[in-house]
Amino acid sequence: MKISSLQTARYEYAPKLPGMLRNGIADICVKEGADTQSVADQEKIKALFPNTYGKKEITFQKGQNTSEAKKQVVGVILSGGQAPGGHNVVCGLYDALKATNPENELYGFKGGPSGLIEDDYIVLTDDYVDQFRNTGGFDIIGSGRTKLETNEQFAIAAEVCKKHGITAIVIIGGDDSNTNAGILAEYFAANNTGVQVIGCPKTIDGDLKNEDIECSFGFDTATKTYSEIIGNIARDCNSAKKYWHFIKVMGRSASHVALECALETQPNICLISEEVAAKKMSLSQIADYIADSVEKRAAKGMNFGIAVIPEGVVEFVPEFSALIQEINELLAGSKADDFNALPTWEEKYAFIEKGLTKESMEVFAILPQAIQQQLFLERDPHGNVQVSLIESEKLFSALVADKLAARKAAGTYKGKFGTLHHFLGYEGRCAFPSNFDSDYCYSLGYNAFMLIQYGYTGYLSKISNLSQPANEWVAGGMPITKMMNIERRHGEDKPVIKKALVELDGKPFKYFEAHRDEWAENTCFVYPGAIQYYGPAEVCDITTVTLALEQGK
Ligand code: FBP
Repeated sequence: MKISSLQTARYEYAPKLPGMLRNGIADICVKEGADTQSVADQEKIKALFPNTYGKKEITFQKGQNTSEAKKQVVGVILSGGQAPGGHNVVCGLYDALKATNPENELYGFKGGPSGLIEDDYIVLTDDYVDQFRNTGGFDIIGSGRTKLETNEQFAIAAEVCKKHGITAIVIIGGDDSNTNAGILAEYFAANNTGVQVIGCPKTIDGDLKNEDIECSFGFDTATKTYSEIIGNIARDCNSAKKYWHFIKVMGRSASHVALECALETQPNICLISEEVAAKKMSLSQIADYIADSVEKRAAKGMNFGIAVIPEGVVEFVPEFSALIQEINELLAGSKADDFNALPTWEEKYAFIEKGLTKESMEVFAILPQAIQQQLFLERDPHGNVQVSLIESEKLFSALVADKLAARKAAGTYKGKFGTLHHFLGYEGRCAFPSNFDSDYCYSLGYNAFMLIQYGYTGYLSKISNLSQPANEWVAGGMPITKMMNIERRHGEDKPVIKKALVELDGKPFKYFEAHRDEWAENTCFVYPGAIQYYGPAEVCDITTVTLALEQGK
């Protein structure tokens, strides 16, 4: 018996391309725009990228295809964390490449950038690619976090490309991976390898965004998946009326994911890390802010609620990051062994008390013991505290419980505070891409091949006008150097694509700010439900609220 499922049905979905790419390969031509310059530090970036700096912005349009007819052998790499739609970038690239010339070949380098260095690849075929169309995940070729950044690696990459006759590499990744794509393009151009490099903007975090990239792919599906779950929890919460749910959502340092989920579900509380940093909020102030909502709702008989916590928030609390730095120092080198040798937590606590400044010890002392211990258990390979592993949803609920106990003792709070905790991250990274991400990603891949075909290198595949129907999307390319500035990284000045944090004067945050007081006190939950793949466009093709607000919709 053949089992039908969404999985098999999705193989048949035909992603929508921008109108200008719909006419068939023979009918796509290039329109060159103005020369570009980097967003900042122009002279420095120009000096670092003499071969790829200052190139023109381009768009595609309907017209006679004038690109050179030559056999293309393209390599594709998926870099970093999974994001829904990655498979469709590969499929779009594959389809455009084969439609241009059936002799063209697509090499998928396996396991991320290391696949290129280790010459570990698979040559993609129709049968193979068809199993991955419109599905989530990166398992088509795998992904990895190796960074391609040294000249030694670039030289090996050039050798691998030469060996297979590779004419272009497409790197699908976040800000770091696309920065490195730009550097690799420059290296290949400077060394006359003839290999082009094109980047594609990926990350669920939504922090690869600027005046040229309206959003990174995966953000739409991941936030819709988390919002569905948050909405479902909110409905349970509003039915049972007995728990406060503390829900941490992924997104690394930026709070775009948390903010979008808040805009979609209207929880009682959503912390925004960028605001915490701007206001220099302490843990105690954040706990009071949440406790105020709990108390006001309790006064109305509502001993339940939803609090959304962005993954990176604790890093933005000045006193907490100072504490982390001191702990890193305290355990540097062999001191970690001395600490680990202490048999009891009491002895360890005394060691900590002796080593921390008074200010940091005050912060440490108010943390729940489980979090205190986590700070000393979870270390990265350099011995540093792994801030992303701290269970901040539990941290904040414990701090709020302390505040409420004090308020109860003072007679101002008379409610009940039962808590449950959730962490939403991996649930959304490999979800079936929404129609938006299916279409956007397929277009990014298809467009990447057109950039290759027209001989561009050091460009990012750019699809814009995304809040409009796909037919009105604009396809083109932007030099990666245009997005770069110089930042201090590991003690050195480096050219990088700037990471986009939530802008506190941006429309999404302003909308949230205007409504959050009401959401904090009343029950205004919205239940977005599951992503819809089939049906009317008004439920199947909706963009994120963030994108709609940013584009004035
Ligand atoms: P990218 O920046 O590589 O797209 O990764 C996004 C992300 O999902 C973050 O939100 C999260 O902090 C991180 O990856 C988790 O990484 P890992 O997959 O290594 O656990």
